[in-house]
Amino acid sequence: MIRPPNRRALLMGASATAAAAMLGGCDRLGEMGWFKRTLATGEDANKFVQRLLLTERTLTPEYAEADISPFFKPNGTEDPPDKAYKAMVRRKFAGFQLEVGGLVEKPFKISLADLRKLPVRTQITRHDCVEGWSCIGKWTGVPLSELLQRAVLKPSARYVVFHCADTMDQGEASNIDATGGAEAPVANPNPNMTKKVAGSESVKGAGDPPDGALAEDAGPPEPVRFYESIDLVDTYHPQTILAYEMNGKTLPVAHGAPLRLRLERNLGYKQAKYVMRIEVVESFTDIGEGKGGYWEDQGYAWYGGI
Ligand SMILES: Nc1nc2c(c(=O)[nH]1)N[C@H]1C(S)=C(S)[C@@H](COP(=O)(O)O)O[C@H]1N2
Ligand SMILES: [Mo]
Repeated sequence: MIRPPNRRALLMGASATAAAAMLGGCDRLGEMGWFKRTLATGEDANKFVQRLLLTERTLTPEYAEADISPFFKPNGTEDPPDKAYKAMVRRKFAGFQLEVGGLVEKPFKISLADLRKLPVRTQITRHDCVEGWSCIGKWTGVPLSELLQRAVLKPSARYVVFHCADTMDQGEASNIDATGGAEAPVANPNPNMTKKVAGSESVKGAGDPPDGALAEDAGPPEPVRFYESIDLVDTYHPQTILAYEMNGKTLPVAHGAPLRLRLERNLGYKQAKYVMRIEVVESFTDIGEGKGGYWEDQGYAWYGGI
């Protein structure tokens, strides 16, 4: 476990040294032993950049056990209605695998048991929702940087997208597989939240579709699932973790089981729950409505920093 004071001292040391080097000009950076070692070992360039950018202000305050809120308000989806997710809950997430892919050299899937073998970070932080409430909770999980260092980013990587299991419609259980594949057409009770509206029946009735584009537009409605995206600075922030425990216990369904993002220094809506898949992208304009997240598509700011 990483103890915050030591971690902070380490990071402060690194950033102070880097800041001094920056003031003195870039060439002095090259003379420093740790800089050469970083290059020599081929350590992830993003981690190096993150160290240069780090100052005390960039770490969110961490609290004591005594500060933990006796009740942490669940918000947004508290019990995903999706059939595939419900099946996972029944099986206590046995067989669940997080997918890491997109613009990476080594895409992989990882089980919860294997995730727990990776480096662990625990932090007690305050969650602030735009609705005007805050709660303090203890989160334990794997730093996101650990996962992406294993996946190895391609040079074009700019954002990390979190695809979640929960459909954001007004409540009817969905037949759609949580990883995104449609099992069967499903009526969406809120057509405003679907990108494509039903049209398959009229197409069938009309014989051959005149062109491929129409056939594509006429597919079953796609459920709109929660998703979020963050940039690489936030991705490599030491307090950015994928949490599998809350307050010392397995993460409950209401708070995002089996995995939820903790993106400290950011508002509640960026803290994606029910994370099934992580996708590294160059741009998020082709995802959802193109604004970078479910709430962003409804008009919230993409940058939810506080
Ligand atoms: N998948 C998913 N993640 C989500 C939400 C959601 O509805 N679905 N709501 C967001 C909002 S607005 C907040 S405030 C927090 C609430 O987290 P909590 O339920 O642990 O309090 O989750 C965020 N992440
Ligand atoms: Mo929120």
